[in-house]
Amino acid sequence: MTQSIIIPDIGDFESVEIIEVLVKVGDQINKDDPIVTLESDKSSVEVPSPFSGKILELNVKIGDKVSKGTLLAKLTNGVSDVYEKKINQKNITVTEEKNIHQDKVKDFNPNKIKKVFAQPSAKDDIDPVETKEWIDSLNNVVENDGPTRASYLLNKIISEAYAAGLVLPDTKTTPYINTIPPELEAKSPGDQNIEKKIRAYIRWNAAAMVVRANKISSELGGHIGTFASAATLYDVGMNHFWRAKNKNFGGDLIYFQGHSSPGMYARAFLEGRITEKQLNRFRQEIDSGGLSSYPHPWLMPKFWQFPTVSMGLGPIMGIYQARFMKYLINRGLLKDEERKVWVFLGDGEMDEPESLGAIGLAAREKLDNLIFVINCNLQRLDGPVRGNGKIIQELEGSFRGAGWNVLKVIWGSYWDPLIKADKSGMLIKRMNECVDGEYQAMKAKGGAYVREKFFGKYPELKELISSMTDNDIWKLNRGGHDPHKVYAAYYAATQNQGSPTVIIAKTVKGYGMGKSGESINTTHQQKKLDEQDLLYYRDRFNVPLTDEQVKNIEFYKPSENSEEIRYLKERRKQLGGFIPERSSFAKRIKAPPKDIFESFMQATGEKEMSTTMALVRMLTNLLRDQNVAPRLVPIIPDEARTFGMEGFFTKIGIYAHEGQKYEPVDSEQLSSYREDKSGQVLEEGITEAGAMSSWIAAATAYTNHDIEMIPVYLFYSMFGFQRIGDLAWAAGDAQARGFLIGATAGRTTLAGEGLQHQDGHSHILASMIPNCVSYDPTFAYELAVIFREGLRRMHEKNENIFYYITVMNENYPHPEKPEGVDEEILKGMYLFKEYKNKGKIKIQLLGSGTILREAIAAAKILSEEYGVDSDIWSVTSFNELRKNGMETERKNLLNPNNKKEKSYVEECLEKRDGPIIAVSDYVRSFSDQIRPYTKKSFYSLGTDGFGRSDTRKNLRKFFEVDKEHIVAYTLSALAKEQLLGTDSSEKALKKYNIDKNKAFPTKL
Ligand SMILES: Cc1ncc(C[n+]2csc(CCOP(=O)(O)OP(=O)(O)O)c2C)c(N)n1
Ligand SMILES: [Mg+2]
Repeated sequence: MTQSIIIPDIGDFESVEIIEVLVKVGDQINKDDPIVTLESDKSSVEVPSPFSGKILELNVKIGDKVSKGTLLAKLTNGVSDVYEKKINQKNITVTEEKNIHQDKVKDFNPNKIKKVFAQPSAKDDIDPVETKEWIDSLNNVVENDGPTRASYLLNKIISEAYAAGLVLPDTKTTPYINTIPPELEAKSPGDQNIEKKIRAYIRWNAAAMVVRANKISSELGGHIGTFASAATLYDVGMNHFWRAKNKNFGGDLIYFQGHSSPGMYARAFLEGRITEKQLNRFRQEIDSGGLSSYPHPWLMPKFWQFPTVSMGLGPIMGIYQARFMKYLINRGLLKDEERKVWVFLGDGEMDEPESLGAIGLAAREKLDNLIFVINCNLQRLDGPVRGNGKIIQELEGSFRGAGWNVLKVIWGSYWDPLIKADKSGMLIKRMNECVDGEYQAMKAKGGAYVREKFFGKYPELKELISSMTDNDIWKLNRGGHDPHKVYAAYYAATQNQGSPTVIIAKTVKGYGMGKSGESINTTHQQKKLDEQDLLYYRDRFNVPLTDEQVKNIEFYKPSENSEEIRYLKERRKQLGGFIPERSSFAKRIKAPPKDIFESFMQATGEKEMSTTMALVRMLTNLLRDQNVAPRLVPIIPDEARTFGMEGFFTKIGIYAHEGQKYEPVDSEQLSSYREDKSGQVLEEGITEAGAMSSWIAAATAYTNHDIEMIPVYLFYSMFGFQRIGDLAWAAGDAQARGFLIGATAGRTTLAGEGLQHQDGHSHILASMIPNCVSYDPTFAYELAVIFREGLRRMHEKNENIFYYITVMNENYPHPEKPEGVDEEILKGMYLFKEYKNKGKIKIQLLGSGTILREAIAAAKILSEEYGVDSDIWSVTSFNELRKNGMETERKNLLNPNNKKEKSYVEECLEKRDGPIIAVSDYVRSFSDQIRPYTKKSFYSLGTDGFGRSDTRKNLRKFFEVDKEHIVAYTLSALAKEQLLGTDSSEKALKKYNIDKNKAFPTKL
């Protein structure tokens, strides 16, 4: 038999090009073998054969443009039998297995089984009569003695079974029905008719906004399907639960799911907070007045509070936000007003490790101020979240296991009578067994399909719906689209005490979009609706627009006097104002007086100290300043001892919401492990992502709680930006203010820890965040000047920047601060020392961090042994120098007629002689950043390559940043510049045993 292979539905595309033909006439192919590859402007995709057989005819070639229905090839079905046979064989095996299994069940004799430890509960009913007796007994108890007694008896029985080692009951999940039974649902006081209309307008305007933007340019993008699935979840919150910040109340904090932003704009439009002009500027943010693609406080600082669009960051930040709220309350810094943190998430998003990674902490810390709402539309971007399983059940298991209050909102009210009427138990059985891939298809394919595929499986269920039309069946709604069910769940969540709550709501992706995008795999990407789609959408939600208005994709807003607008505004008024809205009424913190830092300006003499130690001392001093002390939030994952901070344990205590229930093993010691309900240190445990989330919560407390805090998070510098870079980026967006301290920094300075620990690039990563100011100081006085200025700029002057400072664990003596260098330290470099003795040849020696000390030592050798004088510059921030250089260069290029301005680097170096040698404990690109702003020859030495464990001395030799290499390379550079003969460098290379044949360290 001859069969034709045609191009199937390829979505939005017309006339796409064939870029590969993967078969030729005569080829024997199997079903699903690719025939051709198509390429559109966005992607390429293979077209598989729907049949097995031999290619008879090939009807296309490379370069042809094809569309849905184009004939690709013809084949005969010669070999397909083999394929079919394989399939049949598989089926036979399955059937046989099933028989064996059933036989086993038949043969099963319970008397033969004595005790078997921890047997999983059986799924098959081998004695239905007995089962019924048990269930009847249970129902009797419920009826006569109430649910509490029934619960008690069940628990008793389970304990008994455990004790006997008999069963492992499957308590991870509950049946696939709503957690709250209809009779226990709290009833919404709202006017459902008006709310329904408001919701329809918001849905319409959200979709219209995206479609209009894409008319301007399809480059702009946007999402319709996500908000379409979540509209009810947001609306019920907005109308009844979420209290805004105002002068009487701190406000609930809502983390909106990033790509549902169109819905928030659409609501704000009805509220009169966003104009039609702004709606027309969705995702056009370059000129002011546009609406940001997703929640970005940086771009809409008066609107968005929380950046959430990078999946997984919302949940972890939300958890630590809720915890930080409790921290502030327990420390007496914030009034307990029973505010809540609500976090909206996608079911696909739950796959991110960050999404589930901190749920244990939330339960442990009894965060009953936290409510997660997971919108389970069963789809992510490409397809089903768990086609073969059930995401709702899986999540229930994880959250129940962690100790959360789990509320499943699966079925809407139309299902209630059916569930009640089903006495056979078959309905819940069918609900339990059906997988998400099937549930998804059912919402794409209509009532008749549901009748056949869902109810059709069992006669009892067919009978149950026999009087219902296909349309009635289609109306059987999902919980997340039913305002009554959602209200009941939200109400229960807000009443819950002692644990966080997760509401797992089942919805339909692209709800209401019909054929253009309801519950189909391409829904997520759908951002264009044609006229028919729009008319359908209008009709589906009864939006009062004429056909003409729909064709023009007009927005709909009823008059200010309409009952809808009055209702919507009244609801928000009752709830204290609008959401989201970002503001800050925090008081500034006066920077501490200079004398707090005075001791660091003096030389330490013989005494050696690391910059980490200096920092810890500085913090200790700051704890004596009455303005700063209460606001300091020291955050450490689990390295306080590494950084010498254990003294803080006793001094200010470790925050523990339950205080300390035990006498610590080291209670006798000075630095005993003291946990305290009002403890100040956040000792997070080994979670950099958690620690960073705490830091963000503290660093944005000025807007979320109207209290300026000073978070100082110390971490292994290698496990900072590299580990939690995405959170650091979000912190920039959120306008976090605080200190990140990369401790034990420097690829050769950390020494013994090896490849994964030794950091030679965190500054490069920090430099990529526009509002992050970073420094790599060498001496305690530099650190003190930098830290004090950070306090002043961020917490007194309220600049929206945050600081990254590296500190090291190498001990050395610290000199006295030279006169008048404060400004220059802050700008990024200052002249530390000048050699002028011999005066002939000069070099500019630039160093940062601990390697500055190698440069200082090298300068001495160069001067004493080779007659080369150095100007030694301490570079506290190559990153800041770079920023200044870029800005100055740009200004000059934009103003070619004006007198050229000089970059700070140029100002420092232009009148100085000799080539530049720049050295650091970081990769060369760190110091190379300032190369364009010097007019001199520039040589950089750095630690490019993987670190490894050894002594500092050996490591510096290996990476060629020790004083010997600096001397040898400097002499060689001078020879290259023809300022010196080659003898000196050859002499030095020999003297220091520098192996010229050693490979470049990146290759080792
Ligand atoms: C970290 C990260 N990875 C990938 C994406 C791209 N992305 C945006 S939405 C999406 C699918 C989201 O699915 P789901 O969480 O189920 O949300 P839904 O739209 O279905 O509500 C993906 C992968 C992202 N935003 N963030
Ligand atoms: Mg989803």
